Amino acid sequence: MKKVVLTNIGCSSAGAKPIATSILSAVLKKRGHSVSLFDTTFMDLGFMLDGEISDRLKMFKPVDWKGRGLVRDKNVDAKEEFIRFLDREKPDVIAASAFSDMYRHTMEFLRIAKERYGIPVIIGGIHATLLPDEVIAEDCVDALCVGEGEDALVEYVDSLDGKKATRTDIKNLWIKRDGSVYKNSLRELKELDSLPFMDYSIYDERQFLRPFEGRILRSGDYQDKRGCPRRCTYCAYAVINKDIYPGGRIKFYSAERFAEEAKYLKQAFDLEFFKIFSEDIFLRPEDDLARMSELYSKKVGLPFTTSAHPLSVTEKKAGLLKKMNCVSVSVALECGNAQYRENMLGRKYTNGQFARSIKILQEAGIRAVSLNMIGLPGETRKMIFETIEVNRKVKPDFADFGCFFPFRGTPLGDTAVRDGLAYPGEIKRSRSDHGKSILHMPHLGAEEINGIMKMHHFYLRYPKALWPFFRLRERDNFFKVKA
Ligand code: B12
Ligand code: SF4
Repeated sequence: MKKVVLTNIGCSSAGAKPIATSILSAVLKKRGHSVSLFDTTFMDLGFMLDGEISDRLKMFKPVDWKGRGLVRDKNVDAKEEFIRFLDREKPDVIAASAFSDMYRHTMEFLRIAKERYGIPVIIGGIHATLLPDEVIAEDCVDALCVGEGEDALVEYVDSLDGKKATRTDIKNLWIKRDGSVYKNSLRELKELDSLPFMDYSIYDERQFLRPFEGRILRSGDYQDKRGCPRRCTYCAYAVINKDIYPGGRIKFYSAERFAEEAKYLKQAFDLEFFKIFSEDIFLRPEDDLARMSELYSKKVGLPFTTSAHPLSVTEKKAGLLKKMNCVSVSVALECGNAQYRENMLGRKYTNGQFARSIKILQEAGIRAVSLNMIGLPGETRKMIFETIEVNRKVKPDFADFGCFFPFRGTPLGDTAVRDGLAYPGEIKRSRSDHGKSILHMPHLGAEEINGIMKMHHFYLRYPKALWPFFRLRERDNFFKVKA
């Protein structure tokens, strides 16, 4: 038995139990290893939590974050806490998981672990998958995972002998030994039904609390499948489906398994809500969705939110989702200019098709949310207002707006850098933030994008006669978004 420390360092989402971490914990425990989690979500790493940003932008109904402890504790020194944690846990290995936003913070902690204790460090997640050359070059990293990690991590942990891995041939891993890096090939995609149920027992109680429509609910983070067949240029799947899993990374949980695990999680963790992180819940064929709907409504029945692609929404499928007690579906418009959307974002559908998807959901009695990005590379002020215009016309129940962030390794992120609109050093230092653009576009400055972002609710809701007044307010600081 080895002692494994998993990490969730630098995450800005309170009330979120990362799915990868929950699954990796379960597979390690099934193999007989012991697991604990170091999570900085409620410590202060110098950036705002998503809830703080959305409150400042007045995006959602206000919730009592503070009353439920869902705030950063400024009295805790995160690094000292980490050292105390390692002294207490004495792990054999640290297995870190990071999105790009979390990566810089995660590295600061991993360096401490390596320098002070010489603990073996393995890292996985989307950043290591997209930029492995950069990650493996870090002195504190002994191994990294490209793509799926369940079997690879178990084999790595099994192979540890003291502070060294005895194997260099583990599929999906890049492993450093004596100055060389062993870059192993990928294994087949995992059959998801073969995985153990997710392990939520490693999380702080606060990670169960998620806001929805002004209430805070005890919520589970769940999935119906893994992957997406599309390749939108700003998304990790543009790379995953081309360079990493060229056949496309997509696997479904069976309807039976989906309902069984949800039932278990509901009972074991006393849940009252699920957030189903599905890239597109309607990718499942209709007869299979019907089976999933029937089993979930019988065995689980908890309300949930999820997402869908505009082209997948049909009356029949929306009806099946409603039967399951789905309360909200997010559908991405992203940009109201259809030509830009197709040519630059790789998303081909008309504004009419988007409108239809929202209408179908609303007619099925499901809250429909539209997702939008502004400040896209080459986008003009006029185009941003096309996005606002489409939302005004289509009238989703809520329009979620955020500033585009140029993630390195994605086609659109790399285009922004190539065209001189984003600086690599600045991207590395920054975090994606709904309210702040980091692009440097000569025709549309970040200040102007941030100003529109600040006022977008007013543009969405109020008569156009008031727009000149809103434009003046774009520039003042009456609720300025601070770093
Ligand atoms: C769920 C999800 C979230 C959830 C996560 C919480 C939760 N409860 O799970 C929430 C809502 C919090 C979230 C937030 C954000 N997300 Co998000 N999210 C996702 C999504 C849809 C699924 C991730 C997931 O769970 N996948 C399933 C798991 C099982 O797969 P996995 O994470 O890849 O993990 C596997 C391997 O990577 C590996 N692995 C992972 N960790 C480790 C560790 C070790 C040691 C090993 C060996 C292996 C390993 O093994 C795992 C199992 O096979 C992805 C899409 C995607 N492509 O993954 C986007 C995605 C990760 N998110 C993205 C973004 C941009 C964000 C936000 C920045 C959005 C925003 N602007 O607010 C925030 C960032 C929050 C933060 N970290 O501070 C981007 C990240 C891009 C990047 N380069 O980082 C993605 C890739 C989508 C995209 N547009 O491209 N997100
Ligand atoms: S549909 Fe969503 S998950 Fe799929 S490639 Fe596009 S942005 Fe990524």
